[in-house]
Amino acid sequence: MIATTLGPLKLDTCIYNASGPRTGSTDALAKISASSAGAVLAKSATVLEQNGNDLPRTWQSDKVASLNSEGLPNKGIDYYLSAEAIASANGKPYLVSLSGHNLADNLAMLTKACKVDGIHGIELNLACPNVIGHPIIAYDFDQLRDVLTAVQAHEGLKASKKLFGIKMPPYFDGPHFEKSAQIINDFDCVHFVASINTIGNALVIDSEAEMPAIRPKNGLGGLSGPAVKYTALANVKKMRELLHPRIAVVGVGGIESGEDVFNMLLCGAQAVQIGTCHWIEGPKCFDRIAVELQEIMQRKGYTSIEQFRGKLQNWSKEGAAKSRAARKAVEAPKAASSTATESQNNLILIIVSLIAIIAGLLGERFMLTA
Ligand code: RRO
Repeated sequence: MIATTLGPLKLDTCIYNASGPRTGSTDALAKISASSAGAVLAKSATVLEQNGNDLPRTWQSDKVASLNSEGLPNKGIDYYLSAEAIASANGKPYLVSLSGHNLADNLAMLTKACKVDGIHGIELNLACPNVIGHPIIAYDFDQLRDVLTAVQAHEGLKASKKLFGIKMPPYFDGPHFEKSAQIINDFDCVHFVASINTIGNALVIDSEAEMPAIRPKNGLGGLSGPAVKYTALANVKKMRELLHPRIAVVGVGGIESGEDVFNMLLCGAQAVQIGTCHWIEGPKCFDRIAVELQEIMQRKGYTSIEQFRGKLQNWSKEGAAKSRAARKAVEAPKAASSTATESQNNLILIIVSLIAIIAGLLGERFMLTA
């Protein structure tokens, strides 16, 4: 019911993990594969293992947002290409994420990844906001074109026919959506675009201590979680409108419920990734969210995601009226049950008062007789 495809890959569910939290070790990857996740995506890798930025480098607020300046802690590309890492995906599509310090590093990692059979897909991260001294690649359109030109010319990728996609930062302005999509459309090597990475360079302040909540980059880090959901939806919608139909859009950013996935799919996502919610709740979030999505689909009479994917309607008076009527239908029984409870309470109050009056009268009479 919620299966999807991503290029040649078949995913049993359209929901899987984002690269980032709980993806750095084979243990963590095995836990994802044991859940309802439709694929397994590893932590962004560099050529060599590295520890990342100084601690504390993450902050979380319940249900609102999270901030990180991890600085790419990872075990190095060879670890994520190892037989042990592949085995941890337990037969599910296994993707690696590349985030080298420069183009040469990315191409070297690409060469390695293309040679390994158990790697089903490669996501090139063009949007990490946290590497000190390195601006976000995909905000520099010349660099974006240069990187994709080099990837397109990569013989290993061509020969391997592996699924290849790019992880994008959020854009906030019409011309930026258009420019980046226009560049990406020029490159056949791109099979999917994952939008969005965290919103770069946000700041959380600890008011008690009058200082930033995290240490690296003077407190600046990538913002994620529910607060970025609406920016993510807009990016998925715009990318779907502007990219060539052969390029799939993978929605990521703030998803924490089946309804959030449903909305991403309406905007045209082929699949979705979950980062912050996975970080907070653990891999059982994939099971919960898959069930919630199926419940919504059942209620609406959908039996596959293709029936509504990309079919977000324009705003209309008829739509608003339908939505009001649906809300009323949900609220009416609630209101009726609260009126019933109120009447019941009033009745109890009357009975208790009557008992008190009768007891008082009886008491008076008893005292008089005595
Ligand atoms: O490791 C990180 O600091 C990190 C990465 Br690579 C990324 O792509 N996005 C993010 O918010 N953090």
